[in-house]
Amino acid sequence: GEYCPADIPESERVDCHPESDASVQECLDRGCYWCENTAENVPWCFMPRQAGYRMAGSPVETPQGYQIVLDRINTPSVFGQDIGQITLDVEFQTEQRLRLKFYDASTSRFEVPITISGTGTAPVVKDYDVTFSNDPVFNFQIKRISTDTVIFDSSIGGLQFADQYIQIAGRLDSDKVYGFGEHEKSYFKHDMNWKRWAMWTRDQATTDSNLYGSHPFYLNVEQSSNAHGVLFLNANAQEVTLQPAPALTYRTIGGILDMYFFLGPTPEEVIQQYTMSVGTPVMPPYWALGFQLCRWGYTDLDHLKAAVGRMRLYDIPHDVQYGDIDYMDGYKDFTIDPVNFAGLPEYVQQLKSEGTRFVIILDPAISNTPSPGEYPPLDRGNAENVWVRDYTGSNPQEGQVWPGMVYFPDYTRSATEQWWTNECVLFKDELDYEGLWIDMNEPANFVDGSDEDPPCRDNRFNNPPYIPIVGDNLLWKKTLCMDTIQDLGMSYNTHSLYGWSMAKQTLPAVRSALGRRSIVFSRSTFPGAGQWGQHWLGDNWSQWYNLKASLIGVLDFNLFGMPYTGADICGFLGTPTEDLCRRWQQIGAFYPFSRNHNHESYPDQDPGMWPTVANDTRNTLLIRYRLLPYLYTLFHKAHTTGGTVVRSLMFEEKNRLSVVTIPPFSHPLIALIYTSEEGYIIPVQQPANSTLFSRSNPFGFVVSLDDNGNASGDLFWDDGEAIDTQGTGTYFLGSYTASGSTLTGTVSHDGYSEASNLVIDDVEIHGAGTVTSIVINGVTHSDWNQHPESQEWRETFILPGEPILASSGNGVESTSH
Ligand code: MIG
Repeated sequence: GEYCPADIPESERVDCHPESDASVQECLDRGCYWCENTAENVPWCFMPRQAGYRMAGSPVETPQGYQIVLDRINTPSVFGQDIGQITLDVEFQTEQRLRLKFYDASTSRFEVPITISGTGTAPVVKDYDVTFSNDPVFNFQIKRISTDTVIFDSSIGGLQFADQYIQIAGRLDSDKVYGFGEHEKSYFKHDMNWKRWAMWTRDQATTDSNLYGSHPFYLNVEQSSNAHGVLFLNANAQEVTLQPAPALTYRTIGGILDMYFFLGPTPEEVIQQYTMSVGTPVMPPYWALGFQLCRWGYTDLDHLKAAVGRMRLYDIPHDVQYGDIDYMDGYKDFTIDPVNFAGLPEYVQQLKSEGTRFVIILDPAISNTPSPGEYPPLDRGNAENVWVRDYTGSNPQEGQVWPGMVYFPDYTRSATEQWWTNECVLFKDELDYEGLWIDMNEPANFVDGSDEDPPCRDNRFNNPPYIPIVGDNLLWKKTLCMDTIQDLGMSYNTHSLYGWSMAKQTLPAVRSALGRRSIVFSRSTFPGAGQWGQHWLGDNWSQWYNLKASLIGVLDFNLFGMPYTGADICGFLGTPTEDLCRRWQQIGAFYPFSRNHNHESYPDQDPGMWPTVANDTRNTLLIRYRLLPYLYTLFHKAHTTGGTVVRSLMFEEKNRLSVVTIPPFSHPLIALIYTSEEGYIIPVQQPANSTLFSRSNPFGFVVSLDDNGNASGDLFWDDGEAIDTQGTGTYFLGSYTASGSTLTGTVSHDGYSEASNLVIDDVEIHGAGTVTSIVINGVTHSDWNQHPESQEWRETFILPGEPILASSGNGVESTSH
C-alpha cells in the first residue's frame, strides 16, 4: 500500500525498527516505511531514502581533505535526541588511508583514546577518491581509483546521529566480508543474509553472540580481488547487520562515527595498514611459541605435578605450565594457597631448570573484605584510590568475583599503573612467574550490575533507548552498571576498553617484574590490544564443532592485529573423547598459541591421559618445534611491518595446497590445511622437548623452488627474551635465496653475536627436478641424497599417527613437511 514503496529493493532496506516486535504504527511514527510479506529476515520497517542530513554548503577544503557541515532534515526521530547539526571531517591521511569523522562540533562526546593521524597534509597521490551528493539527502561514495570501484556507497540511506543512536549504511562492492568480532563462527566469510553481530565485551562461553572482545573492523575483498578494510573506531555497544545487496548497516549507541578505510590493495597489505595504525603485535618471547599445559581445578600441587609427570613420561614438549586461580589463597590475586600449594615457589624453580616456565593467572577484581593489614595489595590500592567508582564518582564500586566482594582497578588511571606494577614486582619475589594471564577483564562480575537494590539506577545509560543485540539484552549483564566511572569516562563508553586498558598497564608491569620480554594473555581485547597482549579464544566446548570454529577464531584475530592466539585444546567445557582430544592436539600444534586447558568440573585431559594422544601430541609438536624459527620470523615480521602470521589462502596468490582431511570430516574447512608455497625458504631447527634445548640445536632450511627454480626466505633470530631487540639492534637477520642449484645466505643484520654459533646441517629441497649438485654459499656439498620414491614435491603432508617418512639427516630430501 502507500506505506510500502516499490522502489527500494528488499536487499537494500535499512532497518528502522532494529528492536524486536515492530508494529505498523510504531514504524510510521518513526517516519519509516512498512512492507510485509517479504523474504525471510528482511526488515518490514525500513528507512526512507529522504531521511538523514543535508550539506549546509559546499565541502570546505582543508589541508588534509574536506570539512562538511550537515544539517538534519526535519523528519520524525527514531530514538530521540537527534543532533541537529553534525560535522564531517574527511581526512586523506595517507595514500591508502582515508578517515571520515562525523561528530558534534558544539558538544564534546566520548572518543576512543586511539590516535590515528596523517601527516597533516593530503598526499599528492592516493588510491581513493570521495564524492559527495545532496540527492536526495547527503551521501558519499568512496572509490578505488585504479579499478573505478565504489567500495562504500552511503546513498543506500539510513544516516542517523542521535545522542544514543548513530547509524550508517553502505553498499559494498562485494559480499566477501570478513572480520567483526569477537564471536565464534564456523565460517570465515560472513553470511550476508541479514546476519547481525553485536560488539560489546562480555564474559560468555563461546557462541555466535558477543564475546570477550570488541573488534569493529572488517575486510572486504572486492570483485576485482583487491581488498580494503574499514575500522569503526568506537567502543560503545554496537552492532552490524550484513545484508545481501551486498551492504551493511552499522549502529552504535554512543561516541562518534569515526571510520578509517585502508585501501590495501592486497588483503595482507590491508592488515598491515590497519595494524600499523592501531599498533602492531608485540614480539612474543621465543619460549611462548612452545607448547603449554593448563587446567583449572588442579586441586593441589600434587595434582599439578602428576600432570607434569605425564608430560615427562611421554617426553611431550612442554615450555609452559600454568597456575589458574587454584594456586591463590581464597582466590586473591598476589597470594599462594599455603596448604594446597605449599612448595609451589620451589617447584616452579625445578620446572624452570627442566625447561618449563610458569605462567600465572591474575583477575582484575581485588578482594575488599580483608581488614587493614591482612591483604596489602588492597591497602595499597585503597591508599592510591585506584578503583572504578560508582555513579557519584567518589565511592569505589563493589562487585562480586572469585574472592567474594571486590573492587575493580581503574586501569585508565595513572596511579593504578604504579600500584599494579608494584604488586606484580613484589609478587615476583614470592613466585618466579614468567608471564601473566589476565582473565575476567570484560570486566566480569558475578552479579548483574551490583548486589544493591536496585542493582543499577534507572537512567539513560543503564537503560538506553536502544540496545544492540548483545546477549541477554542487557548492557550490564554480569558486569558493572553503565554509570560507574573510570578516569577515562563512564562505563557506558569505556566498558569495552577495560581489558584493553588492563593489558596496556600489565605489559609494563610484567616487564618491570621480569626485566625481560613476557606475555600478557588477555581475555578481553579491543583494536590495538595486540601491541601489549595476546589472546586465547575463551571458554569453548569439548566438541568437534568448536575445534572447527577455533580455526576461524585464529584467522579472525589475525585480522584484528592479535596473531598470537589459539583455542583451549581439547576444549574447556565438557569431557572430550580420546579421538577428539587427539585430533585437537594435532591441529592445536599449529595454533600460534598452543595450549591445552580445561574447566575445573571435568576430568584431566592433558595429552598424557591417553597413550595414543600422548604419542600423536609429541610427534606433532616435534613438527611444530622444528618450524619454530619460521614461526618466530613470522612474528618478527608482524611486529615490525604489521600483518598476519596465520592467514587464509585468499591472502596468497600462488600456492600449492597440501590438505589432510581429518576423519570423520571430509569438508576442507575441517581439514588441516597447509600452504606449502612455492618459491619460499623456511628456516627450521631440530626440535626438542623445550625451546630451552631446541634453541641450541642445528638449523635447517626447507626450500621449495618455484617453476623457475627460485625461492627466498629469511630468518630472524635473537636471544628470545630481551625487550625490543629490533629497537636495540641486538638481533640477527639472514636472507636466503635459491636460484638454480645455488642456495645463498646473506646476513642482513648482524647484531646478535651468538648467531655466529648457529649451525645449519639440514637442507631439504623440493621441486628441484633432477639434482646434480648442491652449492651452499659457494661450497659444493656431496653428502646429500635423494628421496627414493619421489624427488618432486609431495602433494600430501602426513600427520603423525599415519606412516611418516623419516628424515635422513644431512643432505637433500624430498619428503615434504
Ligand atoms: O569464572 O580462572 O576463561 O580460562 O580457567 C571462570 C578460571 C574464570 C575463565 C577463563 C578460564 C579460566 C577460569 N576463568
